[in-house]
Order: sequence, then C-alpha cells, then structure tokens
Amino acid sequence: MREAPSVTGWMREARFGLFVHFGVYSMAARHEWVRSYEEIGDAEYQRYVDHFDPDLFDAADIARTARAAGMRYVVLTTKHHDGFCLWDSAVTDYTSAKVCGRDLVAEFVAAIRAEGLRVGFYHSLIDWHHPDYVIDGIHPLRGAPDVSALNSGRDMGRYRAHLHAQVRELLTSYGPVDLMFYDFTFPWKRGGRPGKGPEDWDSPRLLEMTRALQPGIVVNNRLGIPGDYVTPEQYQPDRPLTQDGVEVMWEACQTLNGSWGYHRDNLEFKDPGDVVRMLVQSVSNNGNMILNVGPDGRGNLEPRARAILRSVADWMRLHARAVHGAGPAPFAPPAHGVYTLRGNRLYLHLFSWPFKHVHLPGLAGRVEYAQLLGDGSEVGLSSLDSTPQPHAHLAPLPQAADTLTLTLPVTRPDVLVPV
Ligand code: H79
Repeated sequence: MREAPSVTGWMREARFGLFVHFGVYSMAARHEWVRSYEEIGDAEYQRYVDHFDPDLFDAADIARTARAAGMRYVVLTTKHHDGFCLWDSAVTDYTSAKVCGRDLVAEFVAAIRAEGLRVGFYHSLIDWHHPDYVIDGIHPLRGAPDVSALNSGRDMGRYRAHLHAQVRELLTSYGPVDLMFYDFTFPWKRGGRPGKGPEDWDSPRLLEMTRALQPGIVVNNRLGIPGDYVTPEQYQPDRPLTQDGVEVMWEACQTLNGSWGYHRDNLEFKDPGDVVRMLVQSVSNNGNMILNVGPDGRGNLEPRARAILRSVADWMRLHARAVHGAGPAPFAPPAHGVYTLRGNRLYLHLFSWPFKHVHLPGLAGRVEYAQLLGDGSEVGLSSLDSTPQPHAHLAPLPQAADTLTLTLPVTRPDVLVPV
C-alpha cells in the first residue's frame, strides 16, 4: 500500500527527525521562553547577545549524532520568539553573524546535507525584539506600565514586511530547504490582550511565497491555515489524525526534559525506552516524531542528551526497519503493545513483557515466520488449528481460533542499556 508520490513522501518514509533549539536563551539556560516568563526587557536581555560565543556549536557533530540515531531530517531554530537570528540577515543586526561572525544556518545546512539528511528550518512568527511587533499577553513587555502608549507606535504591517523579508532570505540563500516549521499562531486573548492570528502574518501570502521559493517544501500548519502536516506538541496522539474527515500527516514534537532550549537545572530526562516507545507509537498511528535537543550556551550537546541519543542509536541500529518506511497495521495489537507494518512485515512492539506467551487475535494462519528483530532469533508460533500445541492443555482460557500465540523468552531481551 504505497501512497501517491508527493512532496511529503520523504517525510512519511523518514518517520524520525531531530529538532535543535539554539539561541541566546541557551546561555540563560532556563527555558527558551525565559524572556517572556521573567518579563525581561531588551536592555537586560542584551547581556546574552553581548556574550554569545558558541565556540562548541559543531553542526557536523549534530548531523552525525542525528544520523547515528536513525533520524532522517534535522530542523534548526533560525529564529525563536526572542527574535535573535542565527543567520546573516540583511534586515537586522540582531544576528549571530553580527555578534560572533558566524552564519550558523549556513554551517547547519552544509553539515546536514553532508550527512545525507533532509534540512528543515524552524522560524518563529513571533518576535519579542522587533520594535513594531505589537505587545500581547505573552510578550515580555506585557507588564510595562505604559503598554498602550508603547503599542501606539508599533505597526504589525511593518513587522509583517520584516517577517516576509526574513523568510525570503532563508528560502533563497541556502539552497533547497525540505521543511518549514512556522511557530505559532495564537488567536486567543491572554491578559486581556488579543493574540496573533493569520492576518497578523498574512499567512496565505507567506505560505504562497514559501511554496513559490521552494516548490518541494513541506510546511506545517502553525501559520493558522492548513499546511502539509499538523504538529501535536509534547503530546502523543493515540490514533491517526484527521482534518475534516481526511487523514492528515502528523509529527509529534517532543523534548528530552520538557524544555526546548538548554535547561541546566532540569534533570528530569526521559529514558531512552520512553523515547523509543513514543517513536513507535507515532509510527503505529501513521505519524512522525521529531525529538529535540537544546545545545548549551557554548553550542555543545550536553552529556545527558548524548547518552540518550546514543542509546536510541543502539536500538535503531537493530530496529530501524520497523520505523523507516513503516506505518500502521490493520490489526488490533495485544495489551501494552503496538504494531507497525512495512510491506508484508508486521512488527510487534511490546512495552510490557508478557512472560512466556503473547496472543495475537486475528493472526492465526497469516504469519509464515516470526523472529525477535533484535537478534534474528526464531519465535515459536502456535494456534488452535496448528500442531503441535505443546502447552494447549495448560492454558487457563482457550484462545479464539483466529488467535496466533507466540512463545517468547521468559524475560525481555534487553537491547537498551539504561543511562
Ligand atoms: O519552540 C518550542 C516552544 O518554545 C514553542 N514551540 C516549540 C516547538 C512554543 N511556543 N509556545 N508554545 C510552544 C505553546 C504555548 C503555550 C501557551 Fe502559554 C499557553 C502560551 C500561552 C498559554 C505557556 C503558558 C506559555 C505561556 C503560558
């Protein structure tokens, strides 16, 4: 069952990507929203800009790490909500190029391509630095005594022109770009102030320009108008997603520890088993997962993130074929498990080990051969129709005639080393 080729074909096939959140907030090291959370003014935030020196930002290292983990695409924050740009923009000096002489977007694109991976840009529609961006309920200056006076000089029309000019730069200066992750539209009121809707960005024209400049690009739906895929954030859908009754491509974006930007004191990391579970759950529901790392203030990938990705890489080395090019299966999985299907190969992922046997309704007579994917060792098959059935008399509950029973090792064969 292959779908018609389309611009999204590579992305469905890829299933697994790496998100990279990096900016001057990485130096504050307490969440990429630090400017908003702590209502930090421009002058006060400037100290991160002045001291920005990402001497250990090594795009080649990031690209190698992603590829080893079985990720097929990498998405970098070209600009986050704080407005600081990682490329040499002609329309602002608030850039890595002006501050430290490096076009990090250029370094990123070259390195990702060199590893044979797809290139994605994250670009924030929000901009807490631009003088024309109207202060709303999540803006760092929302608590200023004179917000109305400040806003009277601000003009979203001028900001919109700036936003479009920056996107044009990104989509014309770096060769082919495979994916654009716009972030985000929030038409709801907060703190008594209206949010921002598609009219603030002129989303239809921005989307049109995006496609005109990069005809092959895949675009998310956070412009507030339909795009090519939807982006559940830190949330795992438990079924295929639809829009207006039609199935839609989706990508769960997930963090390692709840923060996208480097967060030094947050020690609550997911374990690699959780990460793998989220990935195969995504694939089983016809979705992707993009997993985030936040390089630290010097641009380095911290040891905790590296260890998790190394462990995921170990798992992917053995199990990638159950992920890349795989999708949902038309069978109901047993408890605590999901299926993924690729061609005529069905993969059963068990999140809780069922001791010696697992029963698979509807699969009797349909499976020719079974093995553990990790080591290629044969797994025994039995059903009511087949002989021999060595343990049938021991089963407390007879299984339905269409149920296939697998005989498993008593304990889980571990391929993931805990970190
Ligand atoms: O870049 C990462 C996040 O910083 C960004 N998207 C990912 C990829 C993101 N920005 N906003 N959000 C995610 C969600 C915003 C949630 C909000 Fe709120 C709820 C904004 C206002 C209400 C959380 C709570 C932030 C302020 C209060």
